Amino acid sequence: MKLVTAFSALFSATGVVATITTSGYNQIKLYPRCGQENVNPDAQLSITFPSPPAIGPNGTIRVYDAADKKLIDTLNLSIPFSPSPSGNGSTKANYSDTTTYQTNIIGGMDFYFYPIIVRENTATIYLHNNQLTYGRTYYVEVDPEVLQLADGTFGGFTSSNPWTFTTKSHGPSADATRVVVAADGSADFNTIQGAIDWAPAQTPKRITIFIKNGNYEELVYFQYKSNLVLRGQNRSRTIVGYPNNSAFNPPNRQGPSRRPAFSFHGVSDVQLSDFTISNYYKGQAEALLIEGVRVVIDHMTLNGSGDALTTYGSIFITDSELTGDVDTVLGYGSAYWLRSKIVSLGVLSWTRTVQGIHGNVFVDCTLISTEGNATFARLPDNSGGVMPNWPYTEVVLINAKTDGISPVGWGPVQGAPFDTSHLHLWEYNTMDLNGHLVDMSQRLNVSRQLSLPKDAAILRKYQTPSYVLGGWTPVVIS
Ligand SMILES: *[C@@H]1O[C@H](CO)[C@@H](O)[C@H](O)[C@H]1NC(C)=O
Ligand SMILES: *[C@@H]1O[C@H](CO)[C@@H](O)[C@H](O)[C@H]1NC(C)=O
Ligand SMILES: *[C@@H]1O[C@H](CO)[C@@H](O)[C@H](O)[C@H]1NC(C)=O
Ligand SMILES: *[C@@H]1O[C@H](CO)[C@@H](O)[C@H](O)[C@H]1NC(C)=O
Ligand SMILES: *[C@@H]1O[C@H](CO)[C@@H](O)[C@H](O)[C@H]1NC(C)=O
Ligand SMILES: *[C@@H]1O[C@H](CO)[C@@H](O)[C@H](O)[C@H]1NC(C)=O
Ligand SMILES: *[C@@H]1O[C@H](CO)[C@@H](O)[C@H](O)[C@H]1NC(C)=O
Ligand SMILES: *[C@@H]1O[C@H](CO)[C@@H](O)[C@H](O)[C@H]1NC(C)=O
Ligand SMILES: CC(=O)N[C@H]1CO[C@H](CO)[C@@H](O)[C@@H]1O
Repeated sequence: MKLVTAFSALFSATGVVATITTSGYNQIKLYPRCGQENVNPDAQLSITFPSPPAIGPNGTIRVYDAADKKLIDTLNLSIPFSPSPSGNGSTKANYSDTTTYQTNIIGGMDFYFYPIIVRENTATIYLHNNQLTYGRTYYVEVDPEVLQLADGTFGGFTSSNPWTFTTKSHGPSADATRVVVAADGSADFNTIQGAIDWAPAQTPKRITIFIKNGNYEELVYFQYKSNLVLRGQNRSRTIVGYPNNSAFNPPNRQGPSRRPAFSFHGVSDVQLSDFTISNYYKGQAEALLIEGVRVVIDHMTLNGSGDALTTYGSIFITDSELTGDVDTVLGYGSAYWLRSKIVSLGVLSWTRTVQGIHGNVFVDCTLISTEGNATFARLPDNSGGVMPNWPYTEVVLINAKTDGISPVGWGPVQGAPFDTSHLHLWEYNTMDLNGHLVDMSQRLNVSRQLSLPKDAAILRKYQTPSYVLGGWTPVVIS
């Protein structure tokens, strides 16, 4: 009996198929199951093998509409994933590079992406976003070269034994105000991006996207949306992440930075609550990049590398925790931080406040450097003094608990000499983790220690979110 014949004959309703390998029969498990109905069109496909598969180097995955045999999507493994497929190459733009890389349009922007990610024994296949629709039956063909097993042969899925499934007849109703995402396919969407893409751009009604516990390995991006709440079921068990950085997605294309795991641009009134976002790569690798007005980050866990959180706009961050390596907050925006914790290997922030707005204000927060000698914020020489520094930088700490901070507290402030009189590197009542005041005697000369009663008016203002956030009084939606 030919291998492929045996293969197709062994499909079962449970989705477990047996495949013949050189070492005998092995079980593989498919999602969606072969013949499964009511599949969400945003589903990622997956194949679980008895042992970890290797990807490529070539072959294609093809998805056809069963009704008219039209080719709907192709993933071609011969196309390189990125100029730096492991995220360890150059982080600079290379405008002369005209190579075609694996590209997915996510939330309207072109990202390099992994068409397949293998975690343990499971290969997850990321079709190009928004190619499948409701109410269709699809069949998937997978060339045998696409996934290779150490201990045998994967026959693939061919036209004579395709992998088929049928999508739901329709999505959530257009006037729904709450939709649910579940990684296991049991709710309205399988992916966070699928739910966000569904949400109308400018909606007068608030839309809540509820994310059930699960692991969501996807690159999330959206722009020009408003009135959106993304809420996880349980902060530590709803995990969204992706391996991405400025080498994997370098700045060689127009438009915003593509290196974060999760980012949004031009948004308003967006709230993220109760989930974890991780960037699994080192380097310049944000967990989250925020560019928007009236953005609330509430009970979130953010875990990135360099520039783990980049901000633009007006942001209220409460009861959250951010972990990163260096310049953990790259802060262009006005951010009011309440009862939050930053754990950073090196310097906690590179704050780049422009004239006329406020910067990073931390009230009742905990700021830790694990290297043991970092500063709260630095303004290093950016490009040999050629680029202007950030003379209006504002970082204000009120009642901060700290650990691992160098006695100088701030800096270095470098670059071409500039007027430092507008810098607000201010702190009041900075303590160690036990609540004892820290020694301020060696603080950087351009920083300032606030004290009472002299600075009572300043302290009052900086404890008022609307003062820091351009008149916006943030409300956390529960
Ligand atoms: C696929 O890659 C293998 C291993 O490099 C090679 O032997 C084979 O010729 C390639 N096939 C095609 C169609 O490029
Ligand atoms: C896959 O990509 C390679 C490299 O760009 C190209 O030579 C080949 O024709 C493509 N295959 C298909 C089926 O599109
Ligand atoms: C990046 O990692 C890959 C795979 O480990 C390796 O082959 C390559 O040489 C590395 N590149 C750089 C620039 O370190
Ligand atoms: C830029 O890309 C071109 C074309 O792929 C390549 O030949 C060149 O080495 C790259 N330059 C750098 C600095 O990486
Ligand atoms: C969230 O999950 C953790 C880990 O399983 C558990 O300890 C915690 O009680 C859960 N929190 C809530 C609010 O259910
Ligand atoms: C952050 O991610 C790194 C690497 O993925 C991991 O080792 C670390 O435990 C994570 N930290 C937190 C606080 O989640
Ligand atoms: C901070 O500590 C690290 C690790 O011990 C060390 O490499 C670095 O030179 C120190 N930096 C300063 C400014 O002392
Ligand atoms: C701070 O100290 C540096 C030298 O350490 C000096 O160049 C600078 O003028 C001082 N700035 C102020 C505002 O005193
Ligand atoms: C720049 C950098 O740190 N790249 C790392 C990205 O992640 C891969 C896989 O984890 C590492 O191999 C790279 O060194």
